[in-house]
Amino acid sequence: MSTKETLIKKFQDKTAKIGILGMGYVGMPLAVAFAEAGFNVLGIDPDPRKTDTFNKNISYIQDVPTETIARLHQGGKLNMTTDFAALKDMDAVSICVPTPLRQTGDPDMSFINSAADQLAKYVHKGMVVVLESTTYPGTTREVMIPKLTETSGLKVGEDIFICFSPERVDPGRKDWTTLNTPKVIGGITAACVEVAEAWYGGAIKTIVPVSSAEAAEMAKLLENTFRMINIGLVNELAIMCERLGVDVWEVIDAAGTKPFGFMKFTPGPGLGGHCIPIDPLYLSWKMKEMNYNARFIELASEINTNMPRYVVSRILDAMNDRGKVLKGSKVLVLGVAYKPDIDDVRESPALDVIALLKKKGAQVSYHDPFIPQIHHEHEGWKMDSVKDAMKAVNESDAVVIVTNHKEYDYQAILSQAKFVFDSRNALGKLGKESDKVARL
Ligand code: SAJ
Repeated sequence: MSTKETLIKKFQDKTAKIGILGMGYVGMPLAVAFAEAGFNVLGIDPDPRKTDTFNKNISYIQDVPTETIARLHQGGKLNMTTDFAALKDMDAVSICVPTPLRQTGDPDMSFINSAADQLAKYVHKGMVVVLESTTYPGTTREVMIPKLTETSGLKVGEDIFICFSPERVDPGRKDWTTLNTPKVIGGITAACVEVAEAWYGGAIKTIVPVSSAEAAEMAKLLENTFRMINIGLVNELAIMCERLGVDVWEVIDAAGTKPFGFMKFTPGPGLGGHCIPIDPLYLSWKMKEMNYNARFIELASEINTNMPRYVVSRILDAMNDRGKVLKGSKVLVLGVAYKPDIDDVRESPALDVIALLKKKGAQVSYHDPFIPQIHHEHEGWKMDSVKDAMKAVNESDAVVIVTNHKEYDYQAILSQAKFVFDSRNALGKLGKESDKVARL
């Protein structure tokens, strides 16, 4: 049997040893999916806090219950280590490491580079490697291949098999999970896809093979660039509607009644998260390297980045219209997570809104049930969430709703606040009809 056939057989009879490099919100659910499917899985992560927590049979990932970890770990199906040398025994390795931006706004490839450099020490004939980290088109071919073949001399598509498969994990989502979300896989050769399909198909319901690694890399970037640009569109629509004296929320709701050819997005104080504001800039960066200017991405990014400043200018005007001065006022920001009902504050526009309000001389406090403390890296300040939201609402001159967590009692907020700026239409009709409320 050829190397390819031998490897495929290992996936078919579940004897393949699976390594997941990077055990975060993508790697851990993937490791669990393969372990639940009957594979022996080893999670490899340099962070000893993760491995220590795991080895105490405790889950540190929101979507993975502790009892799942305990069952799979005690059942010997899932283990974790910080030792990269364990890679030498793996038949299959999935790389799920972060791809953030550097301060300069360029891609930070350090995590992918170090993962590939570590793997290059242990890669062997009869191994398949799948990169899952969102990255610019060409990374698999231009970064992974040289690192994994130059010293090893292994031939891609014969000795080793290399693919890209974008992660589609949406933390907190219950309807679409790692098991039932279709999985796109693109390889360096057809044999690479065949092997990866035999592997991933052993655990994930729907595999979507595409003709190249670049097609798979690009599909992911389209998914998230689509969102970023459409959010930018509705944010600009909010600015235009304000100029026109038209209620943007009413306009969007009305457009949303179109049963085809439209997808509803809503404006807000900016674009947060570790995916949507970042992934498209990997694409525009790559295109710049090829002397092409990705104008849609640049423009949407500019609009989204400016929304915190726009929101604060609207707060200034709205308070002025009500004879109030922002400078010296007590302003309470409600909700700082980057989106409702989660505990993640990465890239959250709330931090920029707070920084700008402080610059205008307001006495700013915040409440967020999920975020006990925030830290503005560039300006170096820290703030703790107030404990009692309603007490703070009562004591404030202005309340700014930045992230509309489900658990807030918006009726009570409206009745007890002196003034509310609602950047998420959290108050809905109540807010529209109340003269102590201004909305984006
Ligand atoms: N946002 C708006 N208006 C919208 C939608 C989002 O202002 O209409 C803002 C949010 O407040 C947030 C940012 O954009 O600050 C990003 O929100 P998001 O809903 O896109 O959530 P993310 O960043 O968690 O995106 C993830 C992505 N999942 C993956 O990359 C695997 C994205 O592809 C999903 O579509 C999204 O979750 C989702 O649908 O929840």
